[in-house]
Amino acid sequence: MDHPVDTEEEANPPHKRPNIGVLGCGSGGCNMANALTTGATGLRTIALDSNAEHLKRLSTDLKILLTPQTRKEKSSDSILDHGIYAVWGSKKEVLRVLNGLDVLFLLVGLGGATGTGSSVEVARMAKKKGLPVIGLLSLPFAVESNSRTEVAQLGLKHLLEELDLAIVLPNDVLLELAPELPMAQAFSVMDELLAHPVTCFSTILIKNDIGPMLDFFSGSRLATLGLGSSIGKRKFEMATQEALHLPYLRDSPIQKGLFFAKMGPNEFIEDVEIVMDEVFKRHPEIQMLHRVIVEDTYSNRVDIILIAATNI
Ligand SMILES: Nc1nc2c(ncn2[C@@H]2O[C@H](COP(=O)(O)OP(=O)(O)OP(=O)(O)O)[C@@H](O)[C@H]2O)c(=O)[nH]1
Ligand SMILES: [Mg+2]
Repeated sequence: MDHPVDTEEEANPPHKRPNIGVLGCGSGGCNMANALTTGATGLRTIALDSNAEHLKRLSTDLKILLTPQTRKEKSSDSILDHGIYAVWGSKKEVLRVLNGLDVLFLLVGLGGATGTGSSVEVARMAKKKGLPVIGLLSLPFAVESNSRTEVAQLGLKHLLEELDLAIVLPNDVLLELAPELPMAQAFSVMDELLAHPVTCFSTILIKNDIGPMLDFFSGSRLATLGLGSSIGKRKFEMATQEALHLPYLRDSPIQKGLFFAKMGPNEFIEDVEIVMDEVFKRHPEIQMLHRVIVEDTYSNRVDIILIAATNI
């Protein structure tokens, strides 16, 4: 029998509210974290950068100024050394932050010297502590320099060794979504896109453990993000079709899909099956997991936030 959506609270026993950290590395990553300071509640936002002027402009809960270190020895991946060594110079502060967390979201505009290397080092430190870490990572525009792309690819390779889930979006998505906007405003659009998974996971985490969601992605930790929103009679179908326009991993087999369905309290939970049917049509082999988020302010609107992952 159809019934309106239940709140997660009714379905699950009480659960300790986790300390969720949103840590941005480098100037782009810090801007992403800053975008989450204003909207989401219950998140601890942290900015990590070597640019003091940039840090001053942010409203994150905590700011850590990295002091770049010079070292005689170079690692085999020396293009990341700048950011890695910079974290070493602030290791105590970074560890103090990580010690207080239950889950970490790591945000970075891959391709920059500071953000890429420092995110790799922070991810390593977090994993050593057994902290679950989800990365929200942008890739440089195709027209940016080859060296940025090289740094980004190397950073991604190392991050995939540490992260439980790496959600990747190429900046080129902005050429379609915000072609008329100046760069700074276009980046704000990117910051907003990458904020969606953080707020969705966090809403669920307040009442549930992250373990099952991350276990689901084991073996398929490289993911991308699809977003869709619709109103009206066919909203579940339309929002899912929009979310299935994945900006990355277009040519990769998608093995796992986690979607969050944000909907008003008067929707019918059975309609989530429409989302699954639509996803199966495009990706017949996919394994799927979903979570419903009830938005009291939504009437007749559905948002689908799809995290689609491939094997690595
Ligand atoms: N989403 C988003 N991406 C950004 C933003 N600013 C820069 N980026 C992208 O992030 C990548 C790295 O740039 P930065 O974050 O400025 O570089 P950095 O890590 O501070 O490294 P440095 O070169 O040492 O300053 C670039 O490829 C940019 O395209 C931003 O505000 N938001
Ligand atoms: Mg910078």
